[in-house]
Order: sequence, then C-alpha cells, then structure tokens
Amino acid sequence: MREGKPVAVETKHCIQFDEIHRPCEHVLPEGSTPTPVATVSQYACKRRTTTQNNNKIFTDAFEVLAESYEFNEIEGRCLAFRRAASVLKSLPWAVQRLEATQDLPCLGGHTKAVIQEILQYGRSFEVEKILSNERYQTLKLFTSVFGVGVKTAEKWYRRGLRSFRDILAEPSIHLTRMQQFGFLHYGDISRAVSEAEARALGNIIDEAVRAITPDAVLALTGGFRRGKEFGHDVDYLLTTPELGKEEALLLSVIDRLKHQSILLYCDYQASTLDMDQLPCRRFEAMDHFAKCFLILRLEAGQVEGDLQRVEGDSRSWRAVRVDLVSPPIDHYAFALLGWSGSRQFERDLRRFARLERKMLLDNHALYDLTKKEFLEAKTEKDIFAHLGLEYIEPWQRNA
Ligand code: DCT
Ligand code: MG
Repeated sequence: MREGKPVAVETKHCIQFDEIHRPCEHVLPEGSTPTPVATVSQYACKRRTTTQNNNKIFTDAFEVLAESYEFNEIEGRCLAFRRAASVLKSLPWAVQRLEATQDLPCLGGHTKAVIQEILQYGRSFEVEKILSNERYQTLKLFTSVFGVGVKTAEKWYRRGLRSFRDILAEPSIHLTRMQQFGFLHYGDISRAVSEAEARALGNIIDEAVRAITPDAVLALTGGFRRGKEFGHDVDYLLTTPELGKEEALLLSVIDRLKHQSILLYCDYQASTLDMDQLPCRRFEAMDHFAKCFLILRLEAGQVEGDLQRVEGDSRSWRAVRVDLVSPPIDHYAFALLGWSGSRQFERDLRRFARLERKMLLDNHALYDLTKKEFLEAKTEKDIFAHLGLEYIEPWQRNA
C-alpha cells in the first residue's frame, strides 16, 4: 500500500508544538496543568506507544473501518483510520468526551463521528454494518489464510466463492504451494502464538544457529520484541559477523530444521540486494534480504506451560509460522529497526525522514537527499540520531 498524503489541517498545528516544544498556549485557570494533548505528535515515531491500549474500544472500530477501506482499495481513508487508531493507542488516558480529542492530530470528521457514536451508544453502527457485510466477512476469512492477499480473496469472491469448502471444491482454482500449506495448517496458524511458544521457538533456532556458526547474531524482532504477549508469527533476524556468510548460514539453519523433522513448510527467497537500487520509496515492497517464511512443528514438551490449543485437541504439537531474515551485517541495524515494527511506526519513521529531514529510510539504508550520501549505522540508536529523533525503545513502538 502506498503512503497517503499528510493532508489533515489539524496536523500542521501539532507539528509546531512538536518541533519547537512550545507549551500549550491556551489561557488556563490558575492551578490547572496544561493538557498533554498539545504535545502529541502526528508522527508515530515521536510518540511512545506501549502494549497498554487505553482506547481499545475506539481503535478496534477504526481497525475494522481501515480494513474495509483496504478491501475496497481506498488507500487514503484506510491510512487515515490507521493513523487515527495509532494516535489513540499512544494516549496514557482513555477518551471519555469528544472534546478531549480536540487538539489531537490525525483525527478528522469521520473518525470523530465514530468516536462520538461509541461514546454515546457504546458501539458504532457503521462498524456493525461492515461486520455483517457479506463481502467484508468473506474477504476477512479468505485473507486469514497464509499466502492469500486481498487481490486473490477479491478474485475468489467475485467468482461467487464464499467459504473454504467452496474454494477447495472448485476444480479450476490452482492454489500456490504457500496457500496449500496455509489451508493444511489453518487451524494451527490462524491461532495466536504465545510468548512462551515464541521463547521455545527461539531456543530451537538459537541452538540451530550456534551449532553452525557459534558467533552468529540472532535477534528476536516483530511484535514479540515490542513486548506483545501474542502474535500471528515469530520473526527473527540472523546474520554473521563476517560479511557475505549470512545467506549460507540461513540455508544451513533451514537444512538443520529439516533434518530435525520440524520443518513443515519453507518458502526460501534468495537475496536480491543491489545497493544501486536503494533506497526504495515504497514501504510495502518487501526488502531484498535473504529470508524464509516457515511453518515449524513445535512440541508441547519444548514449551513452558502448554501449547495454545483448542479444547479437545489431543496432539502433542502445533504448527507455528516463523520468519527468518538474513541481512548482511553492515545492514543489520536498518533491518532490525524495520523488522521490529510496528507497521505504523515504520510507516511514520519513513514519512518523518522524508518530509522533515529530506532523507529516505527503508529496511536496508538511510539516504540523505541533501548530502546525496548513505548514512552509516551500527545500531538502531545511530539511526534515530541521524534522524534527529529521541530514541524510542522497542516496547514503545506499538503504534
Ligand atoms: N515488515 C517489513 N516488511 C514486510 C513485512 C513486515 O518490514 N514485508 C516489518 C513490519 C513489522 C515487522 O516486519 C513484523 O511483521 P509482522 O510479523 O507482520 O508484524 P508483527 O508486528 O510482528 O505482528 P504479529 O504479532 O501479528 O506478528
Ligand atoms: Mg510478527
């Protein structure tokens, strides 16, 4: 999905507060403290957002609306609702009156109308209408399958297909290998992965990596690095201190998992890194590092506590989605920052870099358009420093 233009008028007002840290200018009654609202930035990378969401009732509604716009390919509105949700997630307080949102950035007329409806009735009728819409329900169901994107889901919907049974019974549909395994393990991989399961997988991958290259670098990224308790997959970065050996390491790790009989599915993508084609302006474009999208078999005995399972499931294992990404060590900091997410945080880092600093940032590099040069970074802190941003810890990036 492409970036929407930052058009909301109220955001301009907030950049000022943001950039020069001007205190709230309203005349306040004696003894009262200035409202913290004026300091909320329009950029997620200038906010600290933990996993504690005080406005879930609103952000859940915004997510449905954003998704519905995404299904209808209305990118601007989709992004507007994602931005609004992200702003509300960052607030240390719950919105209880519409007036409290007055000075917040990224909230337009439509988002405010939804907030007002929820405040008044405890629910949004617009959201309820979407949730009961057949097209929305079907696209939501189809896109929940590993390997099925909005375009495929839409194609199947237009052909009159409404259920998994319809798809699997349709002889003219040729599923990709990824989709075949997506259906095969649907029950498992559509269920959340717990922190304990992520830790157990970390041990398995760590052991595999150490056995091959003892001084390899392995880092947990994605939602679990941000302190989430549950995720849809587990994301890792692995690399070697020696430049150029990282791709071989990844292949050896895959091989080892295969020999341990825990590799249920592997989609390996070789590196296509070419510095001449960087940096890339499109956020959603996949980066060029060697990577693999896996489904691994996790045994109950390896997990502290128990596996996440449905009642009546007597198996001693479950399937879990794992992503392994292998950047060369000189791109490690950018890859770590990019793969740590959240998606909204990353989107706004790039937008901030471009609009406020005339720099291009992606998962590979940071390019200064004024100086016409790439800026080196060994750590995430180096990247924040280049951008003139206060460092935001991973657990504060749940935008
Ligand atoms: N990412 C990326 N390029 C992609 C896909 C993802 O840079 N093509 C980044 C953005 C977030 C991060 O990698 C991890 O992606 P997900 O696993 O989809 O997100 P998550 O935050 O880990 O969420 P979940 O808990 O649902 O896995
Ligand atoms: Mg993830």
